[in-house]
Amino acid sequence: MPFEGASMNKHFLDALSNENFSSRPPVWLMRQAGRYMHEYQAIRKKHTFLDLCYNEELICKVTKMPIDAFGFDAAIVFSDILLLLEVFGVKLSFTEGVGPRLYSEGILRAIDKEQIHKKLSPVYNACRLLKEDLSVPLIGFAGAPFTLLCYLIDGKSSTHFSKALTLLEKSREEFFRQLILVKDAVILHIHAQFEAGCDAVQLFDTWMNLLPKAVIDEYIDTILVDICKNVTGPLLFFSKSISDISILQKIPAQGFSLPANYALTDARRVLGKDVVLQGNFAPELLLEDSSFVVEQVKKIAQTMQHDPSYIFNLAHGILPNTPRKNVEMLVQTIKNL
Ligand code: 1CP
Repeated sequence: MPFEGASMNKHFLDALSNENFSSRPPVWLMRQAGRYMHEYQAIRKKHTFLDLCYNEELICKVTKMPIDAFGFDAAIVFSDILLLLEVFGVKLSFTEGVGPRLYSEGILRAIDKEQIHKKLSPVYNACRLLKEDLSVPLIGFAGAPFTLLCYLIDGKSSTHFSKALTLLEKSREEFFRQLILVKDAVILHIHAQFEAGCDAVQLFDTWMNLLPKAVIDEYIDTILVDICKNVTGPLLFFSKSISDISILQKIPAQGFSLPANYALTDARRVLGKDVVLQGNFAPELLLEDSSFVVEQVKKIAQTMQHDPSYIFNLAHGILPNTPRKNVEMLVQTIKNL
């Protein structure tokens, strides 16, 4: 049994079960292990990003880096949402300054548990190893089907994913056929991470907001609700931008990681006291002076301070040029509340 004898930091788990009655929220940051850390840069000089993602020892090392350096209250397994697409036979590459490129041949076919484990066992093995020596909870993650399909069809990063949306225009049936295949794989991937010991899983639907209004209800009902109902542990849902908070009311996740355009206090009022809320400090603010950062962190944290189900986080991933000092100050400010 992990953590025997060692004291386990339970802040994050307490907030997940609506029971954080301490003076401060738990804190972790999206992309907390990444290019803003010199330790990470040093490892990336020797290994490609994908080499890191398929090497269980390196996954463990990188996942632990920000915990050791800053004292976050939760770790997130080092991986990427796009890895799962390789199980479908997609060839994935990442190039410095270019981002991901995906090459797929043929039509998308159903995949099974065995195929997922064969490809992604380094991720699951790393989760098991991490659970043996982390003193904070471990978060797993997956991309949501729409966001994954955007990258799969367009083949690269974009802000509009026109090819994916053109497929939807041409054939709603084919679009949903593909979404369902990806959804089944996402559920298997989430199961495997809970089985490997993850305490929670975050579902990243970064681009959900690009879906036309006429499609969003069907997407939520047939895809997101099915994922939420089929997972065996706490699920936190993230999207980069949400135009209408009532959309979130239709998703039965345990919690929501909110973007910067929505006030946490308003979200609490609309979504009720039982959901976990996470967010929503704009990562751009971490590029400013440390004293300004401290002031802004306090502002958000204090409005949610006595909320037992609130987790401090960013509105989206930390930027690579973020000064390390500001991350230290952010964590210390929260811990001193
Ligand atoms: O070293 C490098 O050059 C790699 C940079 C990097 C990192 C550190 C990428 C490439 N992915 C990651 C890790 C990653 N990605 C994590 C690790 C855990 C953590 O510390 O948080 C997570 C959770 C992700 C999730 C992810 N990857 C998302 C969803 C969240 C979001 O940012 O909106 C998406 C869309 C991706 C795709 C991806 N991975 C990497 C790039 C450059 C991209 C494309 C991003 C884009 O299209 O804008």
